[in-house]
Amino acid sequence: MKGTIVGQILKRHLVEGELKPGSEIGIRIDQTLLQDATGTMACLEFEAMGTPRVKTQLSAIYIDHNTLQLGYENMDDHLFLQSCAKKFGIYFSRPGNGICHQVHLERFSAPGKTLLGSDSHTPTGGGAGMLAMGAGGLDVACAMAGYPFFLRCPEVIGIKLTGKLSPWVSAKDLILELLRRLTVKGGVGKVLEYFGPGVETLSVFERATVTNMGAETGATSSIFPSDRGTREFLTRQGRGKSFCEIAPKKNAEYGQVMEIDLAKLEPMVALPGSPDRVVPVKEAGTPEIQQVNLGSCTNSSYRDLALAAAILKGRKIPEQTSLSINPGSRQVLKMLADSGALATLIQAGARIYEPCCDGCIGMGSAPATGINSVRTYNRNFPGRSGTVGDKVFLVSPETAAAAALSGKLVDPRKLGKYPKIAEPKKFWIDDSMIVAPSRKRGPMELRRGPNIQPLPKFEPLPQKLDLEILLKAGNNVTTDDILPGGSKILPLRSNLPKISDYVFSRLDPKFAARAKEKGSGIILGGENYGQGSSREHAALAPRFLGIRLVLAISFARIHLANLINFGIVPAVIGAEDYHGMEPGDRIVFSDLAREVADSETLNFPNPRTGKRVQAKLRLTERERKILSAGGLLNLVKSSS
Ligand code: MIC
Ligand code: SF4
Repeated sequence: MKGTIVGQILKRHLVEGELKPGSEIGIRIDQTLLQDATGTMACLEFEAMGTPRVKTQLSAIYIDHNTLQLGYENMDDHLFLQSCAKKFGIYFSRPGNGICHQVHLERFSAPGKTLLGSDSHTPTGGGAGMLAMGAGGLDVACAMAGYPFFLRCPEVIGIKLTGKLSPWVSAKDLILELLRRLTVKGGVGKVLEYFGPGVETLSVFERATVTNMGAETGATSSIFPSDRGTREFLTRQGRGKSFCEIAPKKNAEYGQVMEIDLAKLEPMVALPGSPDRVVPVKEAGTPEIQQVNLGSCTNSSYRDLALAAAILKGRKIPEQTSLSINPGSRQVLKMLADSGALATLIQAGARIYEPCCDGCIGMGSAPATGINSVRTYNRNFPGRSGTVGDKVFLVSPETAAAAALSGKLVDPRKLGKYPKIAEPKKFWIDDSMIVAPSRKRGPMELRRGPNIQPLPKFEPLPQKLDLEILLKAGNNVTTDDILPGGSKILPLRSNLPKISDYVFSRLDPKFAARAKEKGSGIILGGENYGQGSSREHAALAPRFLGIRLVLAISFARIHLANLINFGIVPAVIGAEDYHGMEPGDRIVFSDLAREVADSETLNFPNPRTGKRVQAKLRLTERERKILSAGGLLNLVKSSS
């Protein structure tokens, strides 16, 4: 990775380990980001560590996910987070100010810095040359307390961009094409670093669309160089001082190089079910579309929404189609209003939502039964929209606007002349909705409404455990499968006893009751277990229900770290062993604590055949200590 941008940033931030792909490194984190759905737990964890104020250069909390206030829970959480921000020295972005990734990019991004966020789309910051990564809340809380962030040193994949995007093709089509090539697990253990002459043809917001959705490949992060375009972007944000140039060195050593000619790209679509089911729009037929959602942290910059407005100008959306807009930030919304684009969207019949995550995580905008929904979002895992059996297509703003106009999924190139959208010369800047950290120190009460429940205490790993396999999950199981989002479940993120009732509720509604009855258990997983979001609740809540072990063919990066952080042992099995075990099988471990402390494998007989299974423990020394202690928080508390 010598000479790559990633290599340069990692070298400057390295605290422990060696920059060798695959080996564990500890790096200094400059900035952190929390959002409301993962932030409450992270703040409780930070509080438990006993550090009075954050030790980062900058930490921010955003209210953007849990914005529908159907009961007291979400606002309870907002107020708790606001009091945490005050007490711990954190910037607080108030509800209505926008989606964490968009606002962070606009107001705080800084090339060359490291950013750790309790949200899997934190790599959005890579659009401005940051090394930005998603992690579980506890890892972010540790970074806030000044501890290094530990990760496996990634391999750096160079993506050489040449050419220039054609009319009606945009950055979303580039990342969809990459997903087609890499699939949802092709990026695991890697950072995607963009370089080449095509880079300068993309604005920072376009680059951010690409780095944002790079998360869907499973990559640790994605990053662009910081160049003239980055300087211009920062200057227009009134933050020219944050600029520094970062480019790969001439002889940069990439683990692998992929080349993409932007001029050859065409409008693409991810078909329902998974972000990697990508085909060109022209090959997807022309299904009827009854819902179009424009927005989310992937595609809700000024350009994206003003472009949709320009396409819809003077026209009306058909009566059977609903169009909703969730702008990325208050900055975007105000600039849309100033330019007249907002009025155009309203005239066309769009429904305007506040700048927030909205339908992307099923916090509103759930589609009707059986209809097709076209969205500019980044994920279309089954049921994520809030509707069981949903059919969500992921596309660019161009294709979404074309669908809104025609009520069908059509190639936007059929629309004729491509409107030209110029970014405003100066972005509208008003940080009054970001409460700066208070200078006041000393005792301050945290505001704990009834939705804020205390953290549970977990015991160290016992020597002997008799465990039953409680569920067999397939390949590419997402954290949305393990613990769904949506307007009913998301408000319970700071209430572990309640949210635990929904573990695996989509795959097996009786799972939680069964786990409670048995008191402990094992999950059997296929490939890429736990892909998707960073929500640590997908490890914490199963642990709360007594899950002590996950046997899977392979794991997604963030979820793997979350399992370890909460004392669930992750062990890797072969496909044959996976197929050879079933729910209901019992496994007795007589030497578990010792094996986890110092063995390369967990050894046990297959309960059906008696054949010995050797489940690999691919763990570092640090991870073994965490597991033995019953979780990272126990370890941190015992060492401070
Ligand atoms: C998502 O897009 O799945 C989320 C909701 O933003 C999650 C975070 C969460 O579950 O709170 C993510 O991407 O990490
Ligand atoms: Fe919010 Fe969706 Fe982005 Fe997650 S992917 S941060 S839910 S807009």
